[in-house]
Formats: sequence, C-alpha cells, structure tokens
Amino acid sequence: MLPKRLIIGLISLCLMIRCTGGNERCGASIRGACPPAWSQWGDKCYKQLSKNLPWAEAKQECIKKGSVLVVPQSQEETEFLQNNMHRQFWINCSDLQVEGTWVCQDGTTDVEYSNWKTGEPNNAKGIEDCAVVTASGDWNDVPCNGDSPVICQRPAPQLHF
Ligand code: MFU
Ligand code: CA
Repeated sequence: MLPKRLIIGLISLCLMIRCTGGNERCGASIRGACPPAWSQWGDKCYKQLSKNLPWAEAKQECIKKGSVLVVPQSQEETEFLQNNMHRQFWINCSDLQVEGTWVCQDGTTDVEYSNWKTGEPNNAKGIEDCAVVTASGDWNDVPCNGDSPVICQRPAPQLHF
C-alpha cells in the first residue's frame, strides 16, 4: 500500500503540470520553480530591474542576468506585468536595423504577436526606433535613448517527459 502523502504528492504534481507539446513530447513547467526574486506567470519567469534605463542598456542588463528584455505575447501576459511590476516598460522590439521593419525577439527567435496602439509605430520626429508597452497596454515606438522601466524574462524551468 502506497503512503497517502505520496499519492497526494503525485496528484498535486499532475495538477501542476501543463502539456504544451504534441503527441510525442510534453513540456511541463512547475509553478514556483523560478529562481529567487523572479516571478512566474505561465511558463516564463520575470524580474523587474531597480532603475529605469535606455533601451540598449536595458537589453544588456537582461542578458547579463541570463535573460532577455520582455516581449509580452498576449493581453493577459501584459496585464500580469502591468499589475505586478510596471504600467509602462521597454519591450524587446526595435526597427534599429532597418527603419520601418520592426523585429521583436523572444531570445533568439523572432516573435509574431504585436499590439501597436492605433497610429503606431509612427517614428515621430524621425527618432523613434524602440518600443514600450504604454499605460494603456498597447505599444508605442519612442526614442531609444530615453529611460524606461525594465522587465527581463527567461523561460521557467521545464520538465520534459
Ligand atoms: C505620439 C507618439 C510619440 C510620442 C508623442 C508624444 O506622437 O507616437 O511616440 O509619445 O505622441 C504624436
Ligand atoms: Ca510613436
């Protein structure tokens, strides 16, 4: 006869895991598995930096922490970040390489989701190449050299089985 707490433990583990893969592969992230001082939402861990920085420095600081500048991928994720960290913050999207061609990166891969405010990106005064989530949750392009709050993201630890 298996001990009751082992059975309860196994059931809890089953409730905590979420399958994300296809038939042959199942990725599971365990709630609360982020490093100390990082917060988890879904399968990502987030950390807010203590000071506002220009976009390129924000990006560098996140890389130094083994993470990347955040790129929210849904309205729900955006709301989590706004409610728990900052109303307004840098995102890992810029058109610095080719003016007018916006690239958002989730680590090394380009991501498709975007949530531009109506009329944005407008490259106002010809000097806006970096993007922020605004207080209303949608995106605006702004000058890269201004200081904004910084949130870094990294994947939550995964179990593959
Ligand atoms: C809009 C934005 C700019 C800037 C300005 C104050 O342009 O696109 O990024 O925030 O308002 C008219
Ligand atoms: Ca703009």
